[in-house]
Amino acid sequence: MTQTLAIIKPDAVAGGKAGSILAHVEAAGFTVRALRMTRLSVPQAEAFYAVHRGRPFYGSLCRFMTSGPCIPMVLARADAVGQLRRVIGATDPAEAAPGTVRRLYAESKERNAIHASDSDENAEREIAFFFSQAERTELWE
Ligand code: FUP
Repeated sequence: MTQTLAIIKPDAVAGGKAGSILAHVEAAGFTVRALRMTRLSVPQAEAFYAVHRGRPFYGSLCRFMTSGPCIPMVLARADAVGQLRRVIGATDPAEAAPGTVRRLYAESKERNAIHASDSDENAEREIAFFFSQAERTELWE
């Protein structure tokens, strides 16, 4: 078992897609290890996406991510990072494979329904960003 960090983004929460997306990832073999609903502050969104600072879409992305509640969660399964990236599909839903979460539920390249960590190192950092050590360790066996 390995872990990754997913966020059901504000577009999907506002659009009533959160339950369908959670069911989709569970059906793909993931176990939910931690989950909450929160609304990111601007500094939180800017810190989470700091790797994209300076890109033309950075400001708009941070505004979108603070526009309403989102649902960060820790998901576990074998090869969690790679498998969740496969399940969510390409960044732009127009390029995402049929049956992927973004193809099914995303509105656009920015409003793309779900985030997933892109490496084990980033998963560790992103899990720690949202969930305290106590919240995490109480779930570990
Ligand atoms: P992904 O790993 O698929 O989430 O995509 P990236 O890390 O490349 O981008 C992070 C987020 O920035 C995407 F989810 C959406 C947003 N983005 C844009 O809005 N426009 C772009 O051209 C690229 C990314």
